[in-house]
Amino acid sequence: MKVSRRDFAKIIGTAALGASAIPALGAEQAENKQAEIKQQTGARTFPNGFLWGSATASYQVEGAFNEDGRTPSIWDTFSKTPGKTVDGATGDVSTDHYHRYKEDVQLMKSLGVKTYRFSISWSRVFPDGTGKPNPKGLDFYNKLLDELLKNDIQPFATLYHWDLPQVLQDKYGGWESRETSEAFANYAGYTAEKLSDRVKHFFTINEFGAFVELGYGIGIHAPGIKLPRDRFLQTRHHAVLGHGLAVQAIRAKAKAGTKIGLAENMAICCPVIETADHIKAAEEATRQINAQYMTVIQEGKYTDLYLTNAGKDAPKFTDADLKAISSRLDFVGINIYTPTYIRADGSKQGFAVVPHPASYPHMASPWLTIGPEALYWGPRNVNKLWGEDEIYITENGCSSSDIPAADGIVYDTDRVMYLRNYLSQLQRAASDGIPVKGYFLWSLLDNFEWADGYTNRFGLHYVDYKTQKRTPKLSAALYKEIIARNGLA
Ligand code: PNW
Repeated sequence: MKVSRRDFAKIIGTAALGASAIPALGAEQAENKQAEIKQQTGARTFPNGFLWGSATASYQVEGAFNEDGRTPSIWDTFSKTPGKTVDGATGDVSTDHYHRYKEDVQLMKSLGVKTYRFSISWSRVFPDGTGKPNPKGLDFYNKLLDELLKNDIQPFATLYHWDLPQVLQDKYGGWESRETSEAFANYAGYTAEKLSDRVKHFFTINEFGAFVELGYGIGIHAPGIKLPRDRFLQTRHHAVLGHGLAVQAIRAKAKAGTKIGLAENMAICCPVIETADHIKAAEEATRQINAQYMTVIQEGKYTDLYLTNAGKDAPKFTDADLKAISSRLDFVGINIYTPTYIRADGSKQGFAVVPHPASYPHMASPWLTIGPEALYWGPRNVNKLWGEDEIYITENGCSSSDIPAADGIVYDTDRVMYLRNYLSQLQRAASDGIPVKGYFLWSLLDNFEWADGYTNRFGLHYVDYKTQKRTPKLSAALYKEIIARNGLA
């Protein structure tokens, strides 16, 4: 809320007195007065209509790996390869969301979320990757959508959350080839055409920065390969190309007014301390460190620094590729977990990354270093650099050891601490006028955490994998409260 300088003086003047200094008012009136002050300063609330949500992804929750015509994805193959996931975990059953989606929609309803971000399994819809669609595959999503809408929950659909049909990996080397980019656009256009009567927001791809780097660069995610550098940089290019071609295909096939975006885990460059020179350096670092994905999508070219560093391994591309890659987006989603600290320095590029010291705190997953201000600087820099005016935090959340207490409840005070701190920085962004429109907490429930299998839990609901029982954790109660207030306490 905008407050004039005079209002501000008045508010500050009153607030400085504190409740006890308003003796003329009864306790209840004093409380009301304070609530009014908070409302006026917008101190802890989010804009009206802020979209609170939660998120999941197909391979992580669905199970039903061989039902209704679904064929294997690269994650089925990878997880069934000995030694690739902790305890040999697979997504064959996972949380069995495919059969329990109605119950899961009720979990959302009870939280009070307004929206749900889920992903669609490509190999349910096109068992051969391309060619003939499988109507039974879409049926599941049709039923899920109807159930969500019946419960007043807006669906946000991701078209690719890492589960590439295995057949495309076998035929083309997956994202190493342009054929996969084209097949993706075809699947995206078809699916959007079928679902855009109910889905108003589509994400093309989730986290280039994870599936390309981890899957084709270091090989710890599916398809588990380590490409030589030139082929790896070409794979990055085919992934952003797939995104761009999909934007065009969705725009051509979906109902008018359908919004298209992406969900990227770009490096969130935060000024190491908030001084003008470090802030400026963090802006430039945002462009350079994210050059291979977000920057080329936003700016329609690879930065000079990226191409220079790539040298003879630089990707091969055409102007038409760049044009497709930078197709206009209606919104941008950012997955934010951790900060990358940046300082200004005297180098030619003007910035340096400040590595975390060994003592830097993290959540249960060692990579999940804590930096609440990432939820401020992430959307702030995306808006400042590229003028994006509809920004969603498409993932944020954390892992915790999550052991049920004697009463059966998980008192995940670490997750509560994490969310409270991160969300207060998101509130800071909103009250600075940065156009953040919604927030999707990762995740609705514990699920298959990729190579970590079931050992790392990210859910607001505890899942007992033996019985499939879901139990809200303490953090679910916190989130429910935040949603109900549209703000923090
Ligand atoms: C995201 N990192 O993955 C994914 O989109 C989710 O599917 C996943 O479950 C969630 O975050 C929690 O891990 C990431 O190493 C995986 O920085 C790894 C990293 C970041 C995000």
